[in-house]
Amino acid sequence: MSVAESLVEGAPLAELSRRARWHVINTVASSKAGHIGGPLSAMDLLVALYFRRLRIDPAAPDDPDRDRFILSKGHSAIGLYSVLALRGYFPETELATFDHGDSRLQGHPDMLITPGVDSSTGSLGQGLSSGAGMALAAKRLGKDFHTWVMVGDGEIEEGMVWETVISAPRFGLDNLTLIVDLNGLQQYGWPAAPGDRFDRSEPMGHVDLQKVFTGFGWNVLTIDGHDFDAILTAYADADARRGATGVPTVIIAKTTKGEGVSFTRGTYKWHNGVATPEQLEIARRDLATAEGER
Ligand SMILES: Cc1ncc(C[n+]2csc(CCOP(=O)(O)OP(=O)(O)O)c2C)c(N)n1
Ligand SMILES: [Mg+2]
Repeated sequence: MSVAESLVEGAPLAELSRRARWHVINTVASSKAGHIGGPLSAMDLLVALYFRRLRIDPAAPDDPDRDRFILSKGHSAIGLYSVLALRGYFPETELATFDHGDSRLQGHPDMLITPGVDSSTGSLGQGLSSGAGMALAAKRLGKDFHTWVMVGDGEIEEGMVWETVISAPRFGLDNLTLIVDLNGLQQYGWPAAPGDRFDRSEPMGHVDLQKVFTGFGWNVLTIDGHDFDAILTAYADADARRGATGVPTVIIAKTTKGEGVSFTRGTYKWHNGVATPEQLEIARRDLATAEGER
């Protein structure tokens, strides 16, 4: 049994997250380019989805009946690749090729070359529309797979997102679930006040997202995106509504950008970046487990 296989059944989610977070910061350091804050904020949500909820088979990544997942915030690709590797889609050692010209693991997800990637993303704002198309296709074909999409909170400033927020309930897409990684930061953010150029405010801090989504006809769940019990409960709730309600679900997951590593946590400055050897040592200790240090 490979390491990845042994991790699937019953592995503690917290341990998987720590391992995947280490892959993120270590891989980006060795490739010398990549994103950190977004992959780390999304990690607990991704790990819970891939290890406890999605109906998928890493040995059959093109199964037409599989659940779909679209990482619309495609700059967080290394987070997705780390989870796909742990889940068994490709060897963990392949992560070392991240962002190399001839790698299957490009800086942004490419559905044509990477097993387990259901949609190519990176140009922010597009993934929810693709997901709605997949969910609609499932309805038309009489298939019961579930399509999940993750967006960033900066990303939802893109108008195209809202076209689908408006239309998905009209199409009765209860087989579509949107996860908003509400980490309160984007790449830079807006100045909080005129002249205050270095105070980076929340991308959607002035919007009551719960009210807005409810108003557009969505089932809204608001959770702590680092609390596995809350995440799993929300996922189960969203899954249970499939085929029964005609109403899509949005999970507004409050997260912290850069979660898990002391010096990347809560700052836009680690939206992307390359850790120095000294910083990697700190991250290694931050992400140490009962098994010992990474
Ligand atoms: C259409 C488009 N505009 C700009 C960018 C550059 N860009 C990449 S990530 C990012 C910030 C995204 O912030 P958010 O959605 O909050 O992501 P997270 O905080 O999860 O990293 C920007 C502006 C892009 N990839 N696509
Ligand atoms: Mg954000």
